[in-house]
Amino acid sequence: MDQKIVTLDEFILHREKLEDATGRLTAVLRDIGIASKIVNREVNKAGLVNILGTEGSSNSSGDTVQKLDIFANERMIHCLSNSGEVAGIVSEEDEKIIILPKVKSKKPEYLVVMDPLDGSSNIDVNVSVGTIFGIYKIKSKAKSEEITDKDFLQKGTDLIASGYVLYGTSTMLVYTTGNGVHGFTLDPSIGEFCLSHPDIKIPTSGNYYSVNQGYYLKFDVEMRRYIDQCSDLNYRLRYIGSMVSDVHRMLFHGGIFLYPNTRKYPQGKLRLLYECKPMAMVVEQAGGKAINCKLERIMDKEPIDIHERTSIVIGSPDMVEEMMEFIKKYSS
Ligand code: P6P
Repeated sequence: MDQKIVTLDEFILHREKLEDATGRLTAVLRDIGIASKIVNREVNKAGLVNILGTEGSSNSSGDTVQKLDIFANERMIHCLSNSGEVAGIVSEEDEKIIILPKVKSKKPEYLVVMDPLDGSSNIDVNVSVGTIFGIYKIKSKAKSEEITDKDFLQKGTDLIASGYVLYGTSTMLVYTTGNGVHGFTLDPSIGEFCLSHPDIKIPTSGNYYSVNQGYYLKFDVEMRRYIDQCSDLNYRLRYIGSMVSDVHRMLFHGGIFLYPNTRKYPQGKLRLLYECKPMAMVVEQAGGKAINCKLERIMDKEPIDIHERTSIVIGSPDMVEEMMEFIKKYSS
């Protein structure tokens, strides 16, 4: 007999009752689920319609903007405007914060940070990409005051929820509200995300490491020594240029993902607010660890600006702790 199908909506509503939630966060999570299904539809047929290729500009990260980046960004913003619960958004695709139009009789409580299409350079070569999102509450503000950048500069420990969508061999939405990590797989036959991986726990160790080996000579000595050890131990190098995909693999097979600082990116390349902190919340909730190369916990960091970059070492706890020992031992 078919196992009972639990859809994302049913699961969120059930958890809302358990957590005595108001239903307002539920509306935001459901809107993210809807946007993800729309993005998934376009990602899956990107080769058939004129949505491949570059749009000709570059985003706040300096990355060349792909047409699907713009599409995903617009869909996420549009869907997040529906509930009236979200006051504003920070997106990798927009230099400035996006203030959403007020919905009658609603007083928005939430802020969303997102990378609408992470790893978009993979699109044209049919390799997996993802969406990363994090949800904050607006801290005390007068009703009339409009939100500003400062409202987004919160620690990872202030995140109410975070997660990602992976557009891969199947499309999965993985999220946490601070009570464990749960994975949902999109069933195209019914157009619903269905619970497929409840209460995900990352293996304490693994034999995969994920780093752009091409920058090896530009890493600090402690990183090179650790990478050498991974190679000596015959660990398997997996790196596909999409943080969502590389981190998702670690949640199930264990491992470590490193994007250290380099000469080109002395602070690190990845974005603290809308890439690293949401992913760190998911990995920590699954039992993993996430630090920067100064040994600071990513979740404790309060950004100084909305597009701040950071180095990151994230993954199985035993492997991150070993990396910390290398940093202490070899870092100048
Ligand atoms: P590099 C994608 O652009 C991204 O932000 C992450 O998803 C990915 O892990 C990283 O950058 C890839 O960067 O410099 O190795 O191409």
